[in-house]
Amino acid sequence: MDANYLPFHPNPSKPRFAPPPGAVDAHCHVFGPEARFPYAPERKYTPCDAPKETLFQRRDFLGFSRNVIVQASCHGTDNAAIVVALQSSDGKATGVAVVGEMVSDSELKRLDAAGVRGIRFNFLPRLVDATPHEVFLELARRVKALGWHVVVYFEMPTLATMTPFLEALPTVVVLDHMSVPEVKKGVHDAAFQRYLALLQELPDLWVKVTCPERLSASGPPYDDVVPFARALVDRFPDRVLWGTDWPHPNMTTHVPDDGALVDMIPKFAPERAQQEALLVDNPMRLYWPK
Ligand code: 0GY
Repeated sequence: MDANYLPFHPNPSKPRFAPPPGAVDAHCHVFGPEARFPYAPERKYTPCDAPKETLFQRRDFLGFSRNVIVQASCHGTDNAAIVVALQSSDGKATGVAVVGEMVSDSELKRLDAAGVRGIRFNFLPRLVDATPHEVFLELARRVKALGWHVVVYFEMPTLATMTPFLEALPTVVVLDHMSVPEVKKGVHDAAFQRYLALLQELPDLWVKVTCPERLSASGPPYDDVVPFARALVDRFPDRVLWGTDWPHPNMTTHVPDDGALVDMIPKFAPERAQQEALLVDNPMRLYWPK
């Protein structure tokens, strides 16, 4: 099957913003190469191959030191591509896997040894078929024993049904892409305000201020997304993460320039102390704990 979304930028700009030493790109992917790591039969899209070598080149070019590689739905529950990427990263990458309810304890231990630090629960119908909350809760209980956390990807209109589930999770919980707020409605929209209140209420809830290219209604330079990220970074400086989302699966409108995405960081986190927390201290605490 041919890839059905735009390829990643072949030649991103060099960012003007210099990330602090030790900066972590805490949300990115590897795809394939398909010849070695076939895509899952149940996938809802077929990506362009985005191999680990290109990811690691981008990391260095953009001024980052480490990656957190997140399993995407197109690879299903076969984590082989990220495991091999982690194993060939010289300790500069950790990962977030996707596992099924039948996963064995020995498989979880194998993933742990490879550098996996969490599992991802995806709730987007355009990406995956639904999994019952109880199945995810049981998986969360099992990975808690390994010291892992869970990453949850859902969209803001489902916040009300997601809230009891988030409250029941026994681990640290990281929310992908600010849980996809309806950017056109602005930060004062009731749903986003309830989201901020939930983060206030649950101290183990973290959030990735990622994907302006995906969330923006206005397109590049994505300034309509800035108030959402600012609200989160200002209120929860110790529980925010940033990532490129390279290679930007499912982008259909335009190809994001990764250098321009890095240059948004000072708009999201204007103070140097906020940048240190967002890019170094927070991801290191979660993904490379001492
Ligand atoms: C992302 C977002 C997307 C894709 C996936 O699991 C996935 O396939 O996460 C998306 O299409 O929003 O995290 O990069």
